Amino acid sequence: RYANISTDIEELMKVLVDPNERQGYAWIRMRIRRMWPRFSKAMKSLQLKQDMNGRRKKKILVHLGLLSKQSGWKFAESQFKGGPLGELVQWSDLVATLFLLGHQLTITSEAEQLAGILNKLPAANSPCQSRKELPVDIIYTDIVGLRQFKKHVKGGYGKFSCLLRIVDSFGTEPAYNLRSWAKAHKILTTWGGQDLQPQQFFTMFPHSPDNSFMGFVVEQHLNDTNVVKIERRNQALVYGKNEYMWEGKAAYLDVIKSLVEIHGTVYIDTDAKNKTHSIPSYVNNHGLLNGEDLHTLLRQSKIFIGLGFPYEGPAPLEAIANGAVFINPKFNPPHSSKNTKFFKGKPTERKLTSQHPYAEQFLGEPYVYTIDIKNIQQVKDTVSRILHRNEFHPYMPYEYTEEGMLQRMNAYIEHQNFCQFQKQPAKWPPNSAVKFILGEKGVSCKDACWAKNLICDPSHFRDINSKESLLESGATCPQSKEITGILYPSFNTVTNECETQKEEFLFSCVGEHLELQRLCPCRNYIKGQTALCQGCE
Ligand code: U2F
Repeated sequence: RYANISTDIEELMKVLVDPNERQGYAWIRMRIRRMWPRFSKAMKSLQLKQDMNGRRKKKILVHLGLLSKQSGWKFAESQFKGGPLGELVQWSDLVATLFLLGHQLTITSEAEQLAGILNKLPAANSPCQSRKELPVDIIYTDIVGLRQFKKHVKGGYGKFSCLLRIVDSFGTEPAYNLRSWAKAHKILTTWGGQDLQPQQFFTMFPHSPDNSFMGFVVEQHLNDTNVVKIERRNQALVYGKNEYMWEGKAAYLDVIKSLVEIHGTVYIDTDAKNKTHSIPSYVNNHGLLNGEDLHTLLRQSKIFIGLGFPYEGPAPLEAIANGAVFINPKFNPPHSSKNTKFFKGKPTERKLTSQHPYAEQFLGEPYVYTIDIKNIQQVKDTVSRILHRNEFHPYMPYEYTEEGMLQRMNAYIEHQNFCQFQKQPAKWPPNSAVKFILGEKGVSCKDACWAKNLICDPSHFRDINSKESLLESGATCPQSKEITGILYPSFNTVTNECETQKEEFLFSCVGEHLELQRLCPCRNYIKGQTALCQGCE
């Protein structure tokens, strides 16, 4: 059976039914309804650009572990009370995308529902595991869901783990993913050690090429026909929906307040006994707003003020897409799992140089100003510069549009295959999109590729893991040896040896060493759709 584009939202709503009275899917349903007209339009537009025929209809299970009772996270309970919504944004957009692309969806969030489906998996040792026997072709879940999956597919986990795609906002680096390695190097955390292929982790931003970039859709209504044009006022909106995010920011806000009217959308818990008062009295607080009202407020504002937390959320991209300029707090030293509580235990060594590295590195001025918010003069100058502008141009990278997300997810579904027992599709990205580059000493493959305007692509490491490949790339080594570690294949400039990788799970785009020139698979990319190589749609 082939996948046919489906734009009937009521059909989707029938699949998106809460398993119990906790109303776990309420926010997701609201967002999908609000964005559906734009999503359907984008689907039709993509269909005109590329051939969407002949795709096999896949049975896809989406299991939202974060909403399960067992997670204990209360995501469901706090979705209208200032709780984290970034993750729900991503799940909403994933569900909408998979449905529009015409696949057969099952959505669950409780462990018992998952068990019911997974019980139908054939025994791990059954001789023939053709895809026809499987109750699902792909499973999207998160780390909580993964734990539930492991528990319920006793014995058979290893074989069917290849069906999994883990929604993992901040990413999992290879060194943290391989349990034995992480354990031996004392970096094993509760989130890491999953022993999946690194590309089975799907991140929120294209920050680690070892993982797959899933992203989300940035909501924008500027061109909607029913939207009335709103005048931009001398007004700034603060990014921080909880009071605690405002603590210690009074000096910074006071300077801004001397130049422009400040608004907020902070959730006020009227039941809380011990109220804190971190919000200055001059702030016009609207309380937590629904999507429509928040977007109206963004279109009225000239500036969106970052406070330093939350990290890497969707809201700054929404602000920029609505024409507001984002003030992005710089971090010096950068925040990482080494020095910041929030990142402790997260399976990545990534260092955030600001509250929103994507906005800093991929967007930049005039949409984003990354500044030291303790430097009062710099804050003052930046705000004045922005306020003196005559025009405020919105910006939206293609990869964050509805069409961009549909195109990217479709490419992954059609081309990625992590299962040995399934028919292997053609190599993807194809060799024609890939170049092998011997980096400079002390430079990671992520950076070595980027310096040549290319992106590291871990799926091609295997092809260059040999002395011959290193020699071809310009290394001069009489000897070679095999090493287990994230830095190989490499040329050792001290010993003049070619060092190849022993453990394929450790192929890694990140990681550098002063003495090593790493050999890197680098691919080209579509401008505005970094996850895909040219012609790889
Ligand atoms: C991020 O999660 P957050 O939920 O803190 O991310 P935000 O950028 O604040 O926004 C999420 C959505 O909430 C919406 C807004 C965004 O789409 O339009 N919203 C709203 O509807 N009404 C309001 O008054 C204010 C916002 C990140 F996404 C997560 O991955 C991280 O775990 C978290 C912590 O770093 O930050």
